Amino acid sequence: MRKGFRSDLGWSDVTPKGLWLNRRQVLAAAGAMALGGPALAGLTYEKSPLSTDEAPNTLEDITSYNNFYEFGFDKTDPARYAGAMTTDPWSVQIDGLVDKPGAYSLDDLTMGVTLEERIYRFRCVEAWSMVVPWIGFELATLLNRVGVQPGARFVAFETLARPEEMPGMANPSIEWPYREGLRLDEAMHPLTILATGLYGEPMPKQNGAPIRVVVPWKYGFKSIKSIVRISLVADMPPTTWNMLQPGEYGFYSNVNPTVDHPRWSQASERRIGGGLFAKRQDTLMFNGYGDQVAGLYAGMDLTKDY
Ligand SMILES: Nc1nc2c(c(=O)[nH]1)N[C@H]1C(S)=C(S)[C@@H](COP(=O)(O)O)O[C@H]1N2
Ligand SMILES: [Mo]
Repeated sequence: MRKGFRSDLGWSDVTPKGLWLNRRQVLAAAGAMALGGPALAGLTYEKSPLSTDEAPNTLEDITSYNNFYEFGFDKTDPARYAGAMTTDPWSVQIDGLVDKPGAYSLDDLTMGVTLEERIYRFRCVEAWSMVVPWIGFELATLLNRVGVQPGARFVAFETLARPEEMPGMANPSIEWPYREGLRLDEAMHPLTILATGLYGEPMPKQNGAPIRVVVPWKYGFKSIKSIVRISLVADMPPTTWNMLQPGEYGFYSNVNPTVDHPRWSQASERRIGGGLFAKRQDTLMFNGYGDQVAGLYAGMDLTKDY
């Protein structure tokens, strides 16, 4: 049963145009400056009923064991090197089959939007997992605001590619920029968010500051970080891991314990932070979000569309 799903209001239904406030003004008005930090440190947000009740990983786990290949291929590289990435100012180019294309600043993207905390299970294709208290808003809110045109069937995303700030980009085995994609209905699903923070703070750089995608029923690599471009397109877009190893990583990449990776089983996972002797746990179909998303794939053969 679907419980706690918010109704599908568009951006303009929620906030009349004339009332959009700059997020910094909202925070100042709410006395957030009293927190003592810069205006954006200390995000205001609501708790989402879409959260899991599992215990979140620690901030230390979430920010010290990362995949962000632009900064290197080791799990500790992002924490070590991502600090050099300039994230202010930031702008996201929105283009393709949209009514209102353009370069949107971070304030433009979050203006008038209610940020929510959503505690999601997050599972990497390498079979480790975490539970993360993301702060963000539905990607659908943004897509409705910019106006998706009828011919659009997929959404393509690109990450910042700035080699002078990203030492991992010296590695030519990936064709930069890192890119990802979703089918339009997946992108519009209420579980798919654009996250701008975690643990109530702006997004740490190693986790994809200032704005990244989070799709909780798919393997972690679909949740692309530090995005600078969102394109609405007619055809299935190329995606980084599929370009690297098409036989191992498909476009859909739904968490699926019954479809093994050609080189390892996908049936179980290791929760980070559980300690050296923690038992592996069974991986759940769609990472436990099956009630909400299984319908998106009705009639598809998930051994072929992996
Ligand atoms: N731009 C970019 N996004 C990326 C990656 C990357 O290397 N570059 N790695 C992906 C992979 S494989 C995973 S598991 C998650 C890790 O997210 P986290 O470090 O916040 O846990 O980010 C995904 N997004
Ligand atoms: Mo991953």
